[in-house]
Amino acid sequence: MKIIVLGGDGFCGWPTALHLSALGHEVTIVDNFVRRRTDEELGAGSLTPIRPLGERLEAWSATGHPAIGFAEIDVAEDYDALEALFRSIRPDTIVHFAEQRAAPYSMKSPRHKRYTVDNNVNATHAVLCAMVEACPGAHLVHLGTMGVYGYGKTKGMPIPEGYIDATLRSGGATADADILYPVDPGSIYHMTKTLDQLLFLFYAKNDGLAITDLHQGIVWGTATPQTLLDERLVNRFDYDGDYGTVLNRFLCQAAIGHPLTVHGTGGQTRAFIHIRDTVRCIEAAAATPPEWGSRVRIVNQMTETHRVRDLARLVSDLSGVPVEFRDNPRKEAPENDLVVVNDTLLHLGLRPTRLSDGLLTEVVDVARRHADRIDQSRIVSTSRWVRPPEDA
Ligand code: NAD
Ligand code: USQ
Repeated sequence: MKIIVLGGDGFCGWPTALHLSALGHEVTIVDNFVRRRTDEELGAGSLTPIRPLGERLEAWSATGHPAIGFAEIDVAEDYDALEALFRSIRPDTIVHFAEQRAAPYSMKSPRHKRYTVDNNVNATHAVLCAMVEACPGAHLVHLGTMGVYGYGKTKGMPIPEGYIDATLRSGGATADADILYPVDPGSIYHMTKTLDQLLFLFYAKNDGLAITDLHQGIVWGTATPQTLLDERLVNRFDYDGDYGTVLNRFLCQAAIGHPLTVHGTGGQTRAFIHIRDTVRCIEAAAATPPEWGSRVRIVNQMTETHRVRDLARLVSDLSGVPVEFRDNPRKEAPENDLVVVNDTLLHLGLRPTRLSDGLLTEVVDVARRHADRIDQSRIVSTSRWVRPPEDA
């Protein structure tokens, strides 16, 4: 297949591009390197020394795999270049990672909120618009988030894959409907993913585009078999208070003896997936496009759920580093249950990589190797969901 990976220089996009290329697909990466510029803005780069993309691509060719193509395009801003690329490549599949993906970054200031909405909504809309014009038969595989469902009280009811049977009541009449699961985003970032869902619904209905929306949980781990082939292929690893995600942050904190930063009671339950399973899920989704003209296929891309304080306890027991319960900078339920249906990926053959001591230790080892690159002042999350009254 000819596959374009939008956002292919990022944490999920880079190992996915390598995985798809290793399977024999003809891969082209599109990126505008905004994430590398954000590293400079935040003064906290990847824990691992990621190489410039040109060097990464040379190293990949040197392993004997087919060359991966590259186009530097801002997907949100440079529509003409995007459409021209789609026309010239005529992709079978477009994998879309090219969005601002950190919830704390999206809540930092009015500028960050507006950037996140502008970038994410425009990028997704530009992709859909360009597909209609240039490659209407292609399959879009989008990386969405479990956070579109929210973390309210579901009383143990499993979260279905995107849609729910509902009975609508109005004016004394009732109607049965199969509707998108009601959204309940917990940050500006998560809200952009709920807006993406509406764009997909419209373009699937109106233009018949084939779309898979993968509602992914929190990704942990950093390496895949391909990124381990050469040190120049190393994947990025975010540890800072904006982009670092919870389990990778705890493992990095364990590596340097920093108390594990649990927000609030740590009663938040979230869905998780290892980066090795992320790339396999995308392989499986790309291999099984939905029927042209069918509704958007929504897949819950997660393998297990955990409570934040349980993860902290696990990492603490492994490392001897203490757990620290901090004031929660976010506005989120202090405790929630989470039961998730993930049947589609299991039916497609995914054998989940479960949390294990060995895999946890592997991440701690990576963090120890690069500990001199950690700026301890960037660890604590300072982005607040609600400004304290004295700042208003
Ligand atoms: P990342 O920030 O590491 O990578 C995103 C890449 O997209 C970066 O290389 C960035 O430069 C690029 N990009 C952003 N805006 C762009 C634009 N307008 N034009 C061109 N390139 C652009 O993020 P990630 O962790 O790899 O996440 C990728 C996707 O997966 C995101 O959409 C995210 O919402 C989703 N996701 C990530 C996680 C996770 O835990 N990392 C979990 C669930 C879903
Ligand atoms: N948390 C801590 N301590 C920390 C960091 C986080 O207790 O040091 C808590 C947070 O308060 C939150 C939970 O851990 O309750 C998860 O936070 P996170 O930063 O790991 O995850 P989140 O902000 O939800 O975002 C990440 C990715 C995002 C993706 C999402 C999947 O950055 O791109 O969409 O995970 S999901 O959470 O399933 O929606």
